[in-house]
Amino acid sequence: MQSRSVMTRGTFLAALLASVAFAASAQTKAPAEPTSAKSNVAAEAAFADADANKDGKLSKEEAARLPAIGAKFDQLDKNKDGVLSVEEFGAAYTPAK
Ligand SMILES: [Ca+2]
Ligand SMILES: [Ca+2]
Repeated sequence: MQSRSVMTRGTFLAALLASVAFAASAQTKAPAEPTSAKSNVAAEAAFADADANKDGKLSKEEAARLPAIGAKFDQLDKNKDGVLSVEEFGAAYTPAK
């Protein structure tokens, strides 16, 4: 039966596409997806570059070297210890495109 086999194949393809689309959307929400890993590396590199005295923290003076970060320093310093950790920095840092 020609028409029936075409219909079955169409249904199968639709289901396959739906599951592919679902997998793709699930992947973009996963924390370990490649894009975010890449931007973390960029943020860490920028952090290390700005961390003039290499103590693993960004003081207000060091952060001022990056205007986008320095302008929001107090807001970014979530734990109010007066310095930015790499995590606090990474939350605000967006790599230049
Ligand atoms: Ca420092
Ligand atoms: Ca802090």
